[in-house]
Amino acid sequence: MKLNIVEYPDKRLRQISKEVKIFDAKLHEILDAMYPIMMNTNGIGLAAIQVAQAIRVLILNIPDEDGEQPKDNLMEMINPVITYKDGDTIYQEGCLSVPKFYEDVKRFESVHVNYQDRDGNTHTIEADGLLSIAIQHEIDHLEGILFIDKLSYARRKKFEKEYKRMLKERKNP
Ligand code: QAP
Ligand code: CO
Repeated sequence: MKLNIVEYPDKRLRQISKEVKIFDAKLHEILDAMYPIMMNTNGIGLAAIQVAQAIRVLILNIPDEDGEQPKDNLMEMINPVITYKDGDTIYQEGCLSVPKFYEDVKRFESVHVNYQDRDGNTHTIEADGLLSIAIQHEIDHLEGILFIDKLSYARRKKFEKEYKRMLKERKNP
C-alpha cells in the first residue's frame, strides 16, 4: 500500500474521520504503511487523515530522553476519546501536513484518553508532557482541525503569507 502525506491547504484535511468498527487486515495495512511515512519524514505523530484515510486512527512515537524513537515506543490509537483534561501548557508545534512552519499553541497540560488498539482491545492512558500535546494535536486532525486554526488572527495571517511564499518557492525553485 502506497500512501502520501496530504498537505495544507488540501481540503481533505478538513474531513471528519469516521469511527473504526472493523479491526481487520485492511486496518493493519494502513497502520503498517503509516509508520515508515512518519519515521522517514521525522515525525512524532501522524493521523490517518494526513495520508487521506478518513478513519479515527493515529500513531505516535515520542522521542525518549536521548532523542531516540525505537519502534517499541510506537503507540497506535484507534477511536481515541479524551475523558479528562486539566491545566494549560504552551508548546511550539509543527505538523507534517503544514511543512516548515512552527508556532506556539496552547493545549491542556494533562489528559486521560480511552482508545482501542489494532485488535480492538480498549485501553486508558494518563498523559502529560509532549505525549499529552501530541495526542491532542492528532485528535484534532480527526475533527478536521489543524494547529494553525488555533493561532491568533495576526499569527494566522503571518502564517498564510509565509506559507504561500514557501509553496511558490517550492514550485519555482
Ligand atoms: C504533531 O508533528 C506534534 O514542518 C506531530 O518540516 C507537534 O511530527 C505533536 C514535522 C508538536 C507534538 C508537538 C514538521 C517534520 C513533524 C515539519 C510532527 C517538517 C518536518 C511534525
Ligand atoms: Co499534524
